[in-house]
Amino acid sequence: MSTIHARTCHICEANCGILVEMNGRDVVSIKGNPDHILSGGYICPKATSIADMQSDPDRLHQPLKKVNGNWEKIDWETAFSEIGERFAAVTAGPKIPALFLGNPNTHNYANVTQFRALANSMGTRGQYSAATLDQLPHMIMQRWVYGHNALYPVPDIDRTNYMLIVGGNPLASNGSMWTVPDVRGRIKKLQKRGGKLVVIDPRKTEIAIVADAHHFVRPSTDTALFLGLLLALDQAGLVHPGRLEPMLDDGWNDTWATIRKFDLTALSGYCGISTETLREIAGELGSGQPAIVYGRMGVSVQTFGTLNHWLIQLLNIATGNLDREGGLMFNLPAIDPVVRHGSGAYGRFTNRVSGRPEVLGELPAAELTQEITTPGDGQIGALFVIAGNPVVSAPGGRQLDAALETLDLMVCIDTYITETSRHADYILPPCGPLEKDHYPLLLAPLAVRNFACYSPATLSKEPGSKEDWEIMAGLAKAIASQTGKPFSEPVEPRAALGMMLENSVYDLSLEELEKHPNAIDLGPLQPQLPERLQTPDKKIVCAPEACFNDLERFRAKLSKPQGDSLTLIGRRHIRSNNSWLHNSHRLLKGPDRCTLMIHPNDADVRRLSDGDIAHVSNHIGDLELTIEITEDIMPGVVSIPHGYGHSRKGVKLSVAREKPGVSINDLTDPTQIDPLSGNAVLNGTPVTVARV
Ligand SMILES: Nc1nc2c(c(=O)[nH]1)N[C@H]1C(S)=C(S)[C@@H](COP(=O)(O)OP(=O)(O)OC[C@H]3O[C@@H](n4cnc5c(=O)[nH]c(N)nc54)[C@H](O)[C@@H]3O)O[C@H]1N2
Ligand SMILES: Nc1nc2c(c(=O)[nH]1)N[C@H]1C(S)=C(S)[C@@H](COP(=O)(O)OP(=O)(O)OC[C@H]3O[C@@H](n4cnc5c(=O)[nH]c(N)nc54)[C@H](O)[C@@H]3O)O[C@H]1N2
Ligand code: SF4
Ligand SMILES: [Mo]
Repeated sequence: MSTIHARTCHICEANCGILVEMNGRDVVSIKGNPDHILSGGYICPKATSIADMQSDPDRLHQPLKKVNGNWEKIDWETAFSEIGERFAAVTAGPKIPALFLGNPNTHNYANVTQFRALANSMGTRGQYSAATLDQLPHMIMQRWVYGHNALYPVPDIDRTNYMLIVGGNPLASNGSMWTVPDVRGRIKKLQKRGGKLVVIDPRKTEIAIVADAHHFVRPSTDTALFLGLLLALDQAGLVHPGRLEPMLDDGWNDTWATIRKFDLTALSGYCGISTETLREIAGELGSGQPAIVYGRMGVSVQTFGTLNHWLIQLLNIATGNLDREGGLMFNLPAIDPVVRHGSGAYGRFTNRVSGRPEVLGELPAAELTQEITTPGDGQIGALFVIAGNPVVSAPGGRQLDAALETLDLMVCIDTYITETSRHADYILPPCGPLEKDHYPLLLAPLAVRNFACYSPATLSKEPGSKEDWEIMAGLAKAIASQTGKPFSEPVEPRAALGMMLENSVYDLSLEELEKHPNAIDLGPLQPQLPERLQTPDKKIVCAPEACFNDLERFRAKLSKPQGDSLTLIGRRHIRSNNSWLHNSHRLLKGPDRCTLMIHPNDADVRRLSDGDIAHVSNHIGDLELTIEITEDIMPGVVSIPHGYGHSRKGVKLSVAREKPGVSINDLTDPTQIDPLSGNAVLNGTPVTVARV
């Protein structure tokens, strides 16, 4: 007899409702939940891979310890106490411990409730995480402009008439910094009601194909695009903040005075988008209709990532589209980080080798390698990686690969022996995905509609297995008992969630939520400014000092000629998720997806044909992969997806090894960083391509 369980897919930000049909502990099917408030039945191909993850023979079920290069199974108590003792020994001298937190933590509310306790017992100051490979430019900009790092402006796609997407591909990613299932369906509705979608991207992506217009942009030059749009708006007399006007501080005028010193033709020449197109888009944005400018990974992981996100806010403000229905709006989640947490710290301490400031508690992941390898007081000697795979996700992967081997102690909480966890002394595996409950703690604040949804665990845990949070708590306790650091027994995540819900502005309880497996609708996004601003005077800070000054760094760059080598960018595919879904049979089906996309003109001059093996190299490293010639990539640009490179020795991902691919991050440069946020630069990498 099979039973059907409604729960949330935990893989990406979209938080789709799924119906999991179970027969005992076996998954019979996974389908979209047509009654789910947010997703209305939509799912993508990744949802069904939950079944593969749950039953994967490669998934670890017991702690592993490396002894003379071989993995041995040990029990939890022995693992915890040995780690506690070794931790105390390593950190008794000048060496320090560090934490790296990977992306899946964002999707696991229980983990979020336990980090602090673990970090306190370890005595770490700051952390390395996927945030500095991703969205930190958004968050520090939000801190500076709106007064709180968690005040996320969300595109209100369902009520807009015009959307400009720059450097995002939600038809592959399913939305990012934006919880929005079924973007394709929402775009169809936008177009049906006469609205328009414009995409700016160096590749004609899946979203660009369905858009009403697509324009190529030279990688890493979007700052010129945004300045050009602002200038074109101004020159056409279309700057009308409307009801936002009284909320703008004095920086507004200073900013425009500086923007007017740029030259539209020079900006256009730099980014490769004609002045006519810039004027046309500015005219559409400034027409008075509800419109959105949204930028994502493509504009975040640049050396001007934070500057870009500030300019994006200015565009939305200048056209009166911030905090407006059909524009960029602020959410009011059931559990509100804006009320619960401080607005976000900056520069309380610095990274030892580079001296870069901490940003919102984060230290640049790109600098982890040098913090491990550079001798001296404060060198990292013990590293704990929780649900992360920085060997393939952080720039300079080969260098990190080598550095991890030199650690005195490395502990990974991971489901697999990965490119990263193979270097560990201990791997502590959590239980399967269906054995965990779910609440969108960090993602509901990014949702296109206010909602709340709790999913209990579908399956009981297998005897002797633990959830991630229990492993973290076990480590915290074992370490504290050795080092004498403070430790108090953890509040169970479910209980913590119940308390957070009781303090919600909505009348909600966990019991009530459990009665609504299709989610509770808390209504559409509402205008909330100026009340929701967290700045002391309830004004929008229009020219945050760091962003404003960064315009001069950009101006200097603008006047230098651009090189003529090929530039490398990344890409995502709907059947993949960073590095960790390649062991799913269901998803791996089909052609090899880790190819080098190159334009026919660039292939011709190098005498490359489709299917040839290319040698791609630069000052950081080199790799070889299959060529895919396509008109869909801008001339002068090549693309490799990230998250591959599974043929490294010792990796135990038997399905993934059938099509291992190579890691783009063997070519990305860890010294290239956005100085404002500490975020890595992952696109726009100069490379040379030749036939093997
Ligand atoms: N060149 C380039 N590099 C990139 C990007 C890019 O676009 N281009 N994107 C960047 C971005 S946006 C991100 S977020 C990062 C991601 O970087 P990471 O977070 O470092 O990498 P993931 O591939 O998401 O790895 C997640 C790890 O967690 C494990 N895992 C999965 N589920 C669980 C779980 O429930 N519990 C535990 N304990 N472990 C689990 C997986 O086995 C895997 O080892 O990559 C970044 N790197
Ligand atoms: N299927 C799938 N879904 C995912 C993930 C996944 O790996 N696979 N990862 C998840 C994660 S962790 C994240 S953070 C999100 C990311 O979500 P998105 O940001 O939507 O994802 P990307 O597909 O990386 O889109 C970035 C786009 O920027 C373009 N680009 C590259 N360089 C530049 C540039 O210089 N300028 C401009 N304008 N564009 C540029 C790329 O061509 C690409 O189309 O996706 C999430 N969802
Ligand atoms: S879009 Fe796909 S991976 Fe993301 S939550 Fe929905 S079903 Fe899961
Ligand atoms: Mo990400």
